Amino acid sequence: MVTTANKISQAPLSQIKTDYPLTQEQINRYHRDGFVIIPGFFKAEEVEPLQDSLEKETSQYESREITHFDGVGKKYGILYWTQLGDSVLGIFPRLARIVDGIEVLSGEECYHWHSKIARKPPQSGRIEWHQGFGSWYYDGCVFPNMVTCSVAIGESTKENGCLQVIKGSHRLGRLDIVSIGNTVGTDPERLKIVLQQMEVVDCEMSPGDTIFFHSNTLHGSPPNKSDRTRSMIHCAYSGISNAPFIKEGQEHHKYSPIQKLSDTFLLEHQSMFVMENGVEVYRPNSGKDKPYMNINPYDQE
Ligand SMILES: O=C(O)CCC(=O)C(=O)O
Ligand SMILES: [Fe+2]
Repeated sequence: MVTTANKISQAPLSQIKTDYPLTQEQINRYHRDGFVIIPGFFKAEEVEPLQDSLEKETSQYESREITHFDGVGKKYGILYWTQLGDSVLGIFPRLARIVDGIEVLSGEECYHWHSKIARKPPQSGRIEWHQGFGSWYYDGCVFPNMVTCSVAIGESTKENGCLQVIKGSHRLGRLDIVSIGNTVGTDPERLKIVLQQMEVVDCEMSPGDTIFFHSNTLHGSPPNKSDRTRSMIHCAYSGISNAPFIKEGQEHHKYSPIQKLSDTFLLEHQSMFVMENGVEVYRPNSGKDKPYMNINPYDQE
C-alpha cells in the first residue's frame, strides 16, 4: 500500500512559514510572565477529531496511556510520544504555527522534545505543580531554553481541572522535584513559599485556545470535579544547542530536525485522518480502506 506517510514527509521543509506569527506584544508578555495565552490560535475543527476520540475514553486509547496517580491516589492519563510521523499526533507538533511561535520565543532553532496528551476523565486527579525543566534537567538538558505549546482539545474550566500557571515563576530558576504518587512534583517546602507570594492563573480555555510557556514556569492542574473529560495536547521543544549531554537512555531525545508543515495542513487533510474509537484510520474516499494506523505507532518513544 502506498501510504500518505511517504507523501507527507516529502513536503518542502524549512521554507514553510506560519501565517499567524506571534505579535511583539505576545512575545513581550511571554518574557514578562513566563507564558502567553492565545485564544482561538487553532480553530475548534482542528482539534475536533482528537476531542471525539478522547472523550469516548476507549480502551484502545487508554491502553497506550501511562496512568499516573496523584498524591491522594487519584488517576489521570498521559500519552507520550517523541517521534513525529504522519498520524494526527505526529502532524500536530510539526505545524508551522506552533514551531514558528516556539522558535521566536526561544530565540533559536528548536527541535521536538516530546509531546503528550493529558487526559483527565471525570473525577480524575490533580497534576501536581511542576516545571518542565524540573525533569528535563535530569534527562541531561543544561539550559532551560525549552518551550511548551499547549492546546485545549476540549473545554477546559476550573471545574474540570484546567491548566494553572504561576505568573513570573520562570524567573525562579529550576526548583527540585520530589516524588508524589507515581509521578513527580516541585519540592513542597519551596512551592509553599512561591504560592504565598506569586499569582496563580487559571487557564480556562475553549477548544483550540493555546498557551505557550517557559520550561521553568510552574504549572499543574487541580482535580476534575466535573462529569466531563478535560484534555490538552502539550508539545515541548528544545533549542538545538541544548540536546541532552547524557546519551544513554536519551536516544529518543537526540536532535532531529522538524519537518514543518503548513498551518492549514490539518484542516486540508482532516478527512484522511479520522479518529474512531481511539484508533486513527486513514480514509481517502473509498469504502475499502482498512484502518490505516494505530493512534501513533510511529510516534511512540
Ligand atoms: O494538562 C495538564 O493539566 C498539565 C500536564 C502537564 O503539565 C504535564 O503532563 O507535564
Ligand atoms: Fe508539565
